[in-house]
Amino acid sequence: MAKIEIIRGDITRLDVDAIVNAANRSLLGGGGVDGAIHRSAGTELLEACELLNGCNTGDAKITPGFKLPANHVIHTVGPVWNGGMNREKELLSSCYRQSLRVASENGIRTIAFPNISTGVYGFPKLEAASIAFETVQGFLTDHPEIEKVIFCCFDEENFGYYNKLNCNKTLIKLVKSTSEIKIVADLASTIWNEYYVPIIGQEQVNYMVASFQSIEAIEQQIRTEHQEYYLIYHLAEPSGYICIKPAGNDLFLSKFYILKEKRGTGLGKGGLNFIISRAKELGANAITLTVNKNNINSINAYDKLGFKNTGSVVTEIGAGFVMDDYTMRLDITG
Ligand code: AR6
Repeated sequence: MAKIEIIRGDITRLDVDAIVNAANRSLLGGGGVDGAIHRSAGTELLEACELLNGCNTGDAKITPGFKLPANHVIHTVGPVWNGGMNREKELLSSCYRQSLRVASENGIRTIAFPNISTGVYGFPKLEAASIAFETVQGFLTDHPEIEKVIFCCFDEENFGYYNKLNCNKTLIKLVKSTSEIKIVADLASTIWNEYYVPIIGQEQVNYMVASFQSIEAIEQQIRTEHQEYYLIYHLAEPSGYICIKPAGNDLFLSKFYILKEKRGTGLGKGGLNFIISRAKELGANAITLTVNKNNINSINAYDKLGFKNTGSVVTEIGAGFVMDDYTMRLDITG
């Protein structure tokens, strides 16, 4: 299940742990989505809001949902658009972040957002959608406790923008914490089983996963061998990973995998563009990799991306297993 969903509809009808209200600083109701939420929740919501002492722009406060299907309402105050020079973008991003923080602190797992500030407050819709997406995706990578975020679009225009962004949105993030390493290890086990069992057999896959992609092995590769691991997120879901290490003038691409179910989403291309730009940043002239001689799909895919077959290499990987690979190289000096 995707962690982020985009739907067209009325937020007051959603049966989620919390819906977010695009309120004003008084928190005492208004028009737009605010008016709709107060009407559906009943007068008790206003009474609860009266106790909150208002709310600053960019901040968020929580109440029960009363008569709403949602258990809670998180009230946030978006910025009024004033040309963009009054920290509007920063404040809008803060609305999404603070709402998610409040959600997380209150044990909320499913949450729906309206398109904050894009009605009465006049924030340009495409830019607002992009900020909403980026902020929510960023937050979710560090907060697995939030299970689902719904962007509930009321108008056609916003719905169109969110869907457009959705297709293009990939997040590639450097792996640092142990919890991120665990995500890589879990992904590796799934992906290696998907791709390698038909090529090298279950026994060798088990051995390789345990030896090279356990949490401890990845931790050592990062901390003592200075390899860089990156998680590729799609719709805030871990969907693939990359591992690179400098090797002389080249950058060695030791791992680049996308979950089978995420093929065709453009993640492969996005991942490669990222690898090329990181390689250039590190001053490399080429990207090199090894690929199993029987892994015809990958050989063809790299060939299409411009990699040239440069020879063969046999590597002893332990326990009597060997890898019989081609080496491939992509020149990036041009
Ligand atoms: N469900 C989901 N989205 C809705 C709904 C609904 N039932 N109704 C409207 N929207 P706005 P703002 C969308 O004006 O720009 C209030 O008076 C709407 O299409 O509600 O943040 C407050 O009290 C738009 O895309 O909020 C403040 O004074 C989005 O909700 C002020 O408006 C936000 O539009 C806040 O202005």
